[in-house]
Amino acid sequence: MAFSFNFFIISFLSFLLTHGILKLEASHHVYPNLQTLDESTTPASANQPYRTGFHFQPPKNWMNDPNGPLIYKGIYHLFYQYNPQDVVWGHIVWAHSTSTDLVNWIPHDPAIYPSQQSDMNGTWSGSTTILPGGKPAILYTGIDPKNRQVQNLAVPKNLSDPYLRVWVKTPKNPLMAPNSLNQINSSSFRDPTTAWLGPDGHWRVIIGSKIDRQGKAILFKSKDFVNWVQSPQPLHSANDNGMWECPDFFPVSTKSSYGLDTSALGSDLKHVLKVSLDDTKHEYYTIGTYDLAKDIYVPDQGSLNSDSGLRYDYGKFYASKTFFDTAQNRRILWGWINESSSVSADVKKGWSGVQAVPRKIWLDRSGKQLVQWPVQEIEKLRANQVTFPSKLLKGGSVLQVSGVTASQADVDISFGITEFEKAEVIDPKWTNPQELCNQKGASVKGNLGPFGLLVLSSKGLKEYTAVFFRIFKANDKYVVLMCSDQSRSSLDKSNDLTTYGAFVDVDPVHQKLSLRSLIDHSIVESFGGGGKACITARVYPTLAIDDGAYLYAFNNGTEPVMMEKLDAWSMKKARIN
Ligand code: DQQ
Repeated sequence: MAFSFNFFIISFLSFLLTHGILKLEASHHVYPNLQTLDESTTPASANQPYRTGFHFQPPKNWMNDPNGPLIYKGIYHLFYQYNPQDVVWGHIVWAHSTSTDLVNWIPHDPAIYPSQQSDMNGTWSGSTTILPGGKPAILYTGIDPKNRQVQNLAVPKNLSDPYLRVWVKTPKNPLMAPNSLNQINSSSFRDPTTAWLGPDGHWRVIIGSKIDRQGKAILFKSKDFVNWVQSPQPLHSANDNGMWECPDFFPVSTKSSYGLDTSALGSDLKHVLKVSLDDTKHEYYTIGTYDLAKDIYVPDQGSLNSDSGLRYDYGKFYASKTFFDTAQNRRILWGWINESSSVSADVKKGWSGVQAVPRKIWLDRSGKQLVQWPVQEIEKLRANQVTFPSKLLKGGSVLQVSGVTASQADVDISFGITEFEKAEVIDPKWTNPQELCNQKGASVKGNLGPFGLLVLSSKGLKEYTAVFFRIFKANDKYVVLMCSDQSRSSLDKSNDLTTYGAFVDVDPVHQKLSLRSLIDHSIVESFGGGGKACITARVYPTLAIDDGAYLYAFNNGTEPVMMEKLDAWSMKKARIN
């Protein structure tokens, strides 16, 4: 019976897929027939090679955006968009988990779910703000009975509960809504940021929006956090972007890697505006100046207002959100990693969506980009360290790293290049790193590179995911390309095997070239150049599973490169939900 029912669902899904998929304004695909399944029909399957060991995920069903992360009374909170009934998007609530270390998490009941007129058709993304007296407040998007996107407020019922288990919505909701005067597009008005307090005593918040093809961060102000007035102009807007989802706006220090409170102002800081582009499912950020007098944000010259500019992550990473961790004075970034498998595969495994490992984020010394690094707490899961001293990797060599659980590992490798003469000359037309990685995958021999790691590899290399560098010569410098090549990651070609790429702003003449990859069954989360370029990939090996997974360092260039150091650890399983 169960078999025939599943078979029916899978066949019907294929039908939906081939006959066009309904698209809701929220940008997530909607499968109306699947919405009717009850919880008992979608158990997480027993055979789960792709479930992760130390990435955050619920036991089953669909998860998307991280919402309103915060720390309260020493407890870290993560809320997330969750479908309690299914493996596809729908019935969205704010699920809730807490942690004392950002590694192990315990689940709680959903914090926010449809219960008022102002959110009866949905409780979508939003953020937390800490109000005076340390009181948290959530602003989130509700979908009202007319399917308009409106902004609502919820506050904790009991401030003495560090787990903030119960949230109360104000009867005044919605606090911000489209109407005939404000010209806000009612299907493009969502995802309030953490609010910040100006020296005039007014709170400010931005909401993602668009008008025609122009992405917009609509600004609202309030003296009491309840009555909000729209500013005459947006904080920022950009042509030809489409809908801005999940904006994030925060200051970063120009002097240190410490984080700053979202309301911080002063001379030793810059501001960052990140937006998630509904059209491309990429995010980009700019670095610039917040002009308080005009209440506008002005990106620095050269900071591009498009996803060909700076991205937190050049792979799968969306709807991200940061928060200021007052316990350790750092800013932490959360981001959703969607699946790269088919919906029918997700139905079979009973879940969809993972969160990236929380990353510390700060401004690079150049002031021109951000840097990210997995929070140091994750290192307590490291076990069985394997270290290789420096070793010359001749062209064409593959070096096995044994002694670690290659399906659940943390690997840190660095390379030193001394001989640049043979570096290939970069074609000035090669401005798109992803396309370049596509043309020059791991199997394409170069001169200086490709060299890096083969992760989640099967014995005999029928399957592998290659994360690697290539070095090119430009007029007055060397250009470092970082690629995550998924083309051989699975024998199952129904998965999305897109290759990702990024340029890494390091000078390989004077600096070592480092690469750290967090490998977690179906995730390869890689940090190049000490966190200057990050690429996350979802992969679904069929052979390189559990004990069938191997790890290698490789050099497929003609020129030798010096592997300065390699450290690898098996990662213990975190207790998650
Ligand atoms: N997901 C939420 C929206 C947001 C989108 C709905 C981004 O609020 O715009 O689940 O992934």
